[in-house]
Amino acid sequence: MHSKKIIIIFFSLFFSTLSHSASMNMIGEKGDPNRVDRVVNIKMYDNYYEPNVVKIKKGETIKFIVENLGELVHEYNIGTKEMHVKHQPEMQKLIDHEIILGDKIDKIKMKKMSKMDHSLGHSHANSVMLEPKKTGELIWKFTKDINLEMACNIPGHYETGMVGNLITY
Ligand SMILES: [Cu+2]
Repeated sequence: MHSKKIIIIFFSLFFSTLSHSASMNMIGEKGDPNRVDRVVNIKMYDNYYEPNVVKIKKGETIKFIVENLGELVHEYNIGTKEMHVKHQPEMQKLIDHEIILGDKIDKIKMKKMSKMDHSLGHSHANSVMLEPKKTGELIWKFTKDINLEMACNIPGHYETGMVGNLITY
């Protein structure tokens, strides 16, 4: 059957991309605040983004002003689908250690515990995590023509629709 072949191709592609370590320069780089080409406003709700599609020209530096209008903690994270999949266990750890508590981020605990486990510090140039009613920003330079995703990797959020597309052309 034809479909069986397609499934095998799909899985081999899936695992070959997973095996490559998702390096940051694959998705671009941290943007220079003095060289912003455009500002894009993103609103976060429970559990979706508005807008959830942004078209970006290759080479553009975008300043995302991200506002959390939901009632839960959310993140705005730029990456490939594979990077988001890898990031999800890290977010689960923040829940397990009660650093993310529904609508709060325990920043004191986060700082303390990140000394023992670096990943608990959640400091990533490609992500901003916000409590409700907070606004943050993320400046990113899109150097590759690659389709990326904006996603929230707090357990359950991605699966229920907190994902959008960043189309670089
Ligand atoms: Cu979220």
